Amino acid sequence: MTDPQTFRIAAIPADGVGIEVVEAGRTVLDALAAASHGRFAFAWQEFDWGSDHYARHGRMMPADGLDQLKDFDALYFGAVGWPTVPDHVSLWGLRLNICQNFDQWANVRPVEFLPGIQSPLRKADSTDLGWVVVRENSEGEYAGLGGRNLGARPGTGEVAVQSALFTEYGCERIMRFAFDLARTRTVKKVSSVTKSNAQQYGMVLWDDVFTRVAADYPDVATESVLVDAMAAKFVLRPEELSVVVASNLNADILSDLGSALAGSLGLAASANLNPERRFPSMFEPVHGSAPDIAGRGICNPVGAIGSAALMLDHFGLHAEAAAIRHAIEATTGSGVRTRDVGGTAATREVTEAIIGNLKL
Ligand code: GGG
Repeated sequence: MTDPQTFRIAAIPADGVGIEVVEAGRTVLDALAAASHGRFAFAWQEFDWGSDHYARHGRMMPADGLDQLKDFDALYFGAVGWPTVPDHVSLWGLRLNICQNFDQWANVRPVEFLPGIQSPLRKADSTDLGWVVVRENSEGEYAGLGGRNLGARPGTGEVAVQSALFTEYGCERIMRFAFDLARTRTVKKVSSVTKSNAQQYGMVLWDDVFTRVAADYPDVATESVLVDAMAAKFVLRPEELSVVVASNLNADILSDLGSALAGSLGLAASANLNPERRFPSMFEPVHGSAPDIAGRGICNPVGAIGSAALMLDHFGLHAEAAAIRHAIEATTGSGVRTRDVGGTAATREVTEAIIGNLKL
């Protein structure tokens, strides 16, 4: 037998339910590796970074943290955010620090409607729904440009400037990514989202680049939709969606709406990709740390386990990724569900059912 192909993965559970769902995802991946008859293996290294680390060291991750991560094949992330640390400190100190410095510029967030999960959309009962939100993950409203000043000026209070950055380079690469993805789907369509009627500089540049890039993909249908109209479309005409490409903030909001429409934020998977593979990509559930239910063993592991499937796709293990997806569907379809989606099962029970449903 040849040596197994070993994927080195950095696990960063971070905060709250992130700890529980990363453990669940690791268990599923290890079960797959054990069943691979020595074809592949995962070598894990866990990093205890996050809000507890902040309490002990005054930072979310060590100063050389990126250096410690840079040679891994992938990063498997949980969730960031805890009441003891200001949200902007925890987010920029960990998740955004990694995404931006590893140029993980494409955040892929599929919206999947699973069997046995009730959607608040009546249409979901009779219509096949499913789309992918492609989030520009490196600039836009998350560019981190701006500042606060003039706090000492008498009478008027402080001022703050928060600038969004749109570059032709950044817009073009995420749009080409979205079009290439659309070409792999049954419905070849890209919907571009902006607020370019009100934001007449950056978002009009986005629109212009979209028109130019679209010309290179004549086989892919397009539409440009304002973000408010797209929010309504998610609810009223979701069957018209296939790939939705949007700026950092707009896509974050829309993908949360999409997950909620699919039944729960706990279901949604995501991949933060550096498509050039100069840096490791990072896979994480869309949901945050959920302090209200953290540590109780009741959170939904499906988003994290689905993110593990996206990681396997990234490694080229497509059959194994599909096996995880089918196992998730078999599990929700058979009624083994956590309470956020109307069930009574614990995190561990759902995880074990998914492992039991793996067919290789
Ligand atoms: N697993 C995703 C996560 O931890 N999200 C925390 C959060 O607050 N994210 C906001 C954002 O990245 O825009």
